[in-house]
Amino acid sequence: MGELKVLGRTTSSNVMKVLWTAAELDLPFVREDVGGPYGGVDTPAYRALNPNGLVPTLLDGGVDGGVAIWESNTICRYLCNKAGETALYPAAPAARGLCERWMDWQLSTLAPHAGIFWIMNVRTPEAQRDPAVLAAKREDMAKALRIVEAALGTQPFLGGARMTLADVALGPWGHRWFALGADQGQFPNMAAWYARLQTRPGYQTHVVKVPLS
Ligand SMILES: N[C@@H](CCC(=O)N[C@@H](CS)C(=O)NCC(=O)O)C(=O)O
Repeated sequence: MGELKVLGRTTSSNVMKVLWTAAELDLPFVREDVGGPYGGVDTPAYRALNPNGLVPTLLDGGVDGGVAIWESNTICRYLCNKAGETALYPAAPAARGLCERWMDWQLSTLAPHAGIFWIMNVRTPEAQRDPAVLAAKREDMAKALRIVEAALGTQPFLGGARMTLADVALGPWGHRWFALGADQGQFPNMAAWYARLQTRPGYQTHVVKVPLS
């Protein structure tokens, strides 16, 4: 196996998913800070690897003769495919579908709300935060996360009985939701799931212990 290199700052929720997946799979990797305050996403060299100018990008086998993969959830699947059989990405069609629907849901339904929620609460200087807008964006987020809350009422993890990439895709947002003051009493199933995820060393290292920024 060639060297795996993750390009992306550790504070990105999408980079977190990739680093946590690699940790779950015991796949060694190196990482370079790119994006956010580190910049580097607009250079011709980076755009040649990832035309979106976003992080993460995964390089497998080095830039020369290797492959560059972007889209965080695709990178997570790629890592599982490289690792071989793993419960994180079940092979059986039904189990895989139950896992992957959440991965697509996270990108298509949650991410637009989550991005705005994050910018308003963390990136916007406090003096410029409008309480009415903050409340509206929090409610958009809550409305989406009530779907997660309901699903977790009947099973410990989003894909079923075991942790899968579905939980990896949503896990960074579970942490951020509670870290930004959501009432665990109003999301009890999510709170129990969040506690379950916190038993995973990779979640602790790559999600919980990373500063909110
Ligand atoms: N759908 C993409 C979204 C990637 C994305 O939006 N990345 C953000 C960080 S979470 C980014 O690159 N922002 C610009 C930057 O960090 O410079 C994925 O899942 O990889």
